[in-house]
Amino acid sequence: MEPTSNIKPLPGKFGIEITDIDVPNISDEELKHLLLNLYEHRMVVLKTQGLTQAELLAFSKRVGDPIPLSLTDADYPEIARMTNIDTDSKKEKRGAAHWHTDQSFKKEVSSATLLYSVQAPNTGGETLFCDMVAAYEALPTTVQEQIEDLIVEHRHGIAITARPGDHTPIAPKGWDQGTTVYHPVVRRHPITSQKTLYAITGTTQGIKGMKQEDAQKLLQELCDHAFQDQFITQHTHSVHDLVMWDNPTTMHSATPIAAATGPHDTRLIHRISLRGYPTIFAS
Ligand SMILES: O=C(O)CCC(=O)C(=O)O
Ligand SMILES: [Fe+2]
Repeated sequence: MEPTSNIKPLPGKFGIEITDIDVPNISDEELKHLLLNLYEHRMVVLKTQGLTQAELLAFSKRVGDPIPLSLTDADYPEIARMTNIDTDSKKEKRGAAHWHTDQSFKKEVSSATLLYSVQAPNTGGETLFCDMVAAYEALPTTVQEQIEDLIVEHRHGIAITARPGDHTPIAPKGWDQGTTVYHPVVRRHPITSQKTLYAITGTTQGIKGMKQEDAQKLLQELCDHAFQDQFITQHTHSVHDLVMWDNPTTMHSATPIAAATGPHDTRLIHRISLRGYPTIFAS
């Protein structure tokens, strides 16, 4: 990918930052460039001038199809409002503070997720990302061969690879917790064809044709390998940042944050998760 002057690597292990970008008026050409950078670098932070919910939604619809939420009474039912305003300690324990891949409990998985920071705390509230392509490539060849054709069973709920202290995933309203879907543990990215580990925890409940204890041991070993510092980066949200990540090739985890007491520790994020890819990539 050609570097341009408004793109620079983030200080962490991976991901890039893009400045001087007019998100609401981005051309098809610029969007394609941006998305190729997203698929190559897995995580992109756009330094925006501020985005209304309408602008965020319009932009996201050019990147994929927003996954509808159950909040049909809201003005923007595709936008989740994620915040620590008025949270109680019980709710706080049920967040996304565990390694996961968005929508891995569904057959049609998420392509990308976008978080737009409306209010950011002075400290805390970071999001952690793990580069699953780098983790895959660093596996010994024998392990790559061993896992090549394995199919993982995913169900919403606590994964067999959950770690002590992981927060319990929140089930979407009306979701049937008994539904099992199957995803290969090694996938190719739909656009770049790069091989990656996919959703090795979060919703993993077993491996097809494998004894439960063997499945748990193998997935656990993959987790211990992937969630090492060398593959992980941490993003600190700043107001007006739009963070986008590629779901097939990354996993992420929120960090727990206490209830807000004032502007200095308030976190408010507008979130849209997408499936599918824009037509600019149709061959
Ligand atoms: O709040 C965060 O840092 C990330 C939450 C999350 O997992 C998501 O938006 O998909
Ligand atoms: Fe998530």
